[in-house]
This record gives sequence, C-alpha cells and structure tokens, in this order.
Amino acid sequence: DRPSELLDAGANQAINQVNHYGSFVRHFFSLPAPTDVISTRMVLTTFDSAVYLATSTPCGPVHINCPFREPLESTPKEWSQSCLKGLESWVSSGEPFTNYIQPHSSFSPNNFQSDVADVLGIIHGAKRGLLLIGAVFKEDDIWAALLLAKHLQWPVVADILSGLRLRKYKNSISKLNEGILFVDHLDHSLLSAEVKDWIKADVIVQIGSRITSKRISQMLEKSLLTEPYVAHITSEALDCGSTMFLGNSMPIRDADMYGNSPGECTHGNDTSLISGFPFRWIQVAGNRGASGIDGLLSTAVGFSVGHNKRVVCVMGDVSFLHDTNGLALLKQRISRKHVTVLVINNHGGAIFSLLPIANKAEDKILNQYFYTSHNVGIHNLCSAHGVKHVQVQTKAELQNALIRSQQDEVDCVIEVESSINANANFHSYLRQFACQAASHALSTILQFSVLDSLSQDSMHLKVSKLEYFR
Ligand SMILES: Cc1ncc(C[n+]2csc(CCOP(=O)(O)OP(=O)(O)O)c2C)c(N)n1
Repeated sequence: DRPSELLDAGANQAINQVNHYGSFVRHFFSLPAPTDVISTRMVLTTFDSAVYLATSTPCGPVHINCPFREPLESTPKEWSQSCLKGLESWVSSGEPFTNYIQPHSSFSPNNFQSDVADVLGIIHGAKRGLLLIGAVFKEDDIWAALLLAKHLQWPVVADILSGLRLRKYKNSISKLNEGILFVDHLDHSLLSAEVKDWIKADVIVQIGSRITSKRISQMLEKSLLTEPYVAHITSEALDCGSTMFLGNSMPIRDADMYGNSPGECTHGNDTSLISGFPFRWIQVAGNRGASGIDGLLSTAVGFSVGHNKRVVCVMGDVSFLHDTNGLALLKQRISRKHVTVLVINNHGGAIFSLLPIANKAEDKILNQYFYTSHNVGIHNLCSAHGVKHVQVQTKAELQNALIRSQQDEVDCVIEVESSINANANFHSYLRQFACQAASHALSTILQFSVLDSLSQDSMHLKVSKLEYFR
C-alpha cells in the first residue's frame, strides 16, 4: 500500500486498502510506513498478535497492510539504531517477541480424557439418539464418522456436503446390509407437523460443520431450548419496570445459577440511578419458607398487586398444577400490572432426577412416586379460565413470546416444553464443564499474577471476559 498522505492525491498505485477484506478476515492492522522513529518491537508485536489471531479459534486469514513511501525502492539509507532497542534477548531466543496464551493448549490430557468421558456418558444415556453429519472434507474423518454411525446404531442424517449423501452401492444386497440407517430426506419430512412432533431425539451428535438444511438446523435449535437457557433468557428479558417471582424446585436454583442481566435500563424514572449507583436493581421474590410448591401462582398475583409492577413468574408444571386456583385469581383483574407466568413443563418433578435416587430406582417407580409424571393439558386449564396461553419449543419462540407478553400488557401463561431426562443430562454436562472452565480460568489468571497484585493493592485490573469454545 501507499501511506495515507498519498491516497486520493493522484499518486501512482494508491488505492484505499484499509479494511480491504472487511469482515472476511479475522484481524486487520495498518502499519505505519517504514521509519526508524517507531520501535521495531511494535512491528514484531503486531505480527505476533496477527499470527495468534490467525491460528486461534476460529482460525482464518488476517490482513496486515504495509504502506511504503517509495514502492520497490532499495537505495541504502542511514537508519537510527535506537529503533532496534530491546531486541537483544529476542534475537537469540528463537521465540516470538510477544507470546499469547492459548487457553486450549494448556488443557491437560486428564481434562481431555474427562471431556471424552462426559461425552460418552451423554451418548450412553441416550434413549433416542440422532447422528448428524455435516460438511466433512477429509477421507479419514468420513471413515471415522461411518465407524461411529455403525457403532451407535442411531439414525444418521448426512448433509449433502458430508460425502455420505451420494452413496454408490456395489449391488442392491449390499445396500440392505450397510448396517447404518441413513435418513436421507429429513429436510422435507420435517414439513410434516406429525413427523416434526414425532422426532424427539434426546441426544443429537453433530460431526462436521453447519448443516445445509434450514429445517434441520431449526430442529437443532429446538432441541437446544434447555431449562438453564430459560433461566438465562428470562432474566435477560426483564426490564427495569418488571419484577420476578421464582417458584421452588428447579426454577429458583436455575435462576440463581444461570440468571444473567446484561443490558441497559431503558425504563423511565430511574430513582436508583439518581441516587448515585450506576445500576438499577430488579426485585426478585420467592416463597422459600419450607420450599413448598403450593400456592405459588396465587403468591405471584399477590406480589404483583403489592408492587404494582409487571411480574414475570417462573415455576414448574407440578407447582402450577398444585395451584390451578391461582388462574382464577389471575382472571379477576383487580388493579395491578400484568403477570407473565412461565411454566417449565417437563411433565413431572424434574428436581428428583438430579438426586442419587434417580440412579438407583427403576423408571416405573421414579415416574410414579418421585416425578409424579403426568400428561395434563396446561392449555386446557388456561382456556377453562380464559387466560391467554402460548406454547414454546424453540429459543426463538421463547424470545418472541417474552417480547410479546411485555408489549401486549395482558396476563399470559407461556408453557415451555421440556423433558426430565434431557434436563438431567444437560445439567450434569453443564456442571462438569463449569467446573473445568472455572479451574482453567483461575490458572490462566494466576499466570498473569493478577490476583496477587490485587491482594497487595498495588494494581487494579479487571478481567472482563474469558471465552471458551466447545
Ligand atoms: C407442598 C409441597 N408438596 C411437595 C413438595 C415436595 N416437592 C419438592 S419439589 C417437587 C416437584 C416440583 O416439580 P415442578 O414444580 O414441576 O418443578 P421441577 O422439579 O420440574 O423443576 C415436589 C413434589 C413440596 N416442596 N411442597
């Protein structure tokens, strides 16, 4: 490139190359034109960071723009040696000048093994598994995917870019004996509402990159609506004019573990902001007492009257069924703001699936005496009381329902479809991953001695984000 003073000035070979590749590159940096005024260390660090960004996840091309005052000029010039200061130890080290810590490279083999063990645990626990094979380009990877498919004996959905959709058989008998159940046209089968309802995989393993079919991707999205996600998204969706009421059993625990509240307070009349704190809090209530699951809906309605704020209430299906009279209270709309009731319907008391008893008792005993599994139509109860009911199965549907319930200003029950087994598996997976991530984050931070410096009160640093890719 040419330096900026030569751009738009009719100079030869001068075009605007700044951000030439836009968002297609992982990183862009425009160096200054060569000069001995700038330290060589800056140039080395620029290259080291570009290499780091190009090779860490997600890896890809980077663009370093190098403008020259005189292109292809090689006349020797006098240079001040001062720009080379501080390079002595680097020249002999054979190492990059600036090193970046790759979080993944420091995962020990033990952690790797426990990762694999987690995945195996989930696969073994699957009752209705599904194997999706996305774009796979290396022959070895295709072989590995096929061996896994044969071993698992799960239905296999092969994307057109997987190399396995277009299969040529030796003869018609070999097709019968392939030992793998390929489901080749799932995309169009998902047009049928019955098929969509029927395909309820509890574990989906995806190999390779993104699936071409939008309908299959939506099906994946749907299976990703987990109870921890509900806690996360519901707390995020609360605005400053709302309060929250949390039911006992899993809703209050999930909100405590996965509740999240980024974003800005857009609601008017911010008394707490005026009082000098840079944030505004959101009142959250629960009936902790003896952790009863009774009377929760009625309490939430009372809470909304007392607060005169919109209440978002989250409870399990058994709790909801325990207090159907609360629907009658909801219907008598005395002077109060509207209430949004999220019922997590996993068709029973999911909390018991997280207790040791779940690994000991037979399914029949668990369902009957612990989970008290049921198939009561929550929509029928709502319609009997004339209360608006919305059922959601995907993340997008949940987000839309939360936005609508806020805008419409009417009482509404949002029923979130879930399942006890999928919830237990996901919780166990999250726990193990959180444990690893926390230990790893601490060891990464300790490498910088941030905590030591903080305790000595000599330095104030804040680590704003550590990201983990899985
Ligand atoms: C009045 C009352 N009866 C029984 C219990 C015991 N109990 C604790 S949690 C629970 C199941 C709750 O199920 P649900 O509301 O669907 O929530 P989930 O466990 O699925 O999160 C039961 C029956 C209780 N806490 N209170």
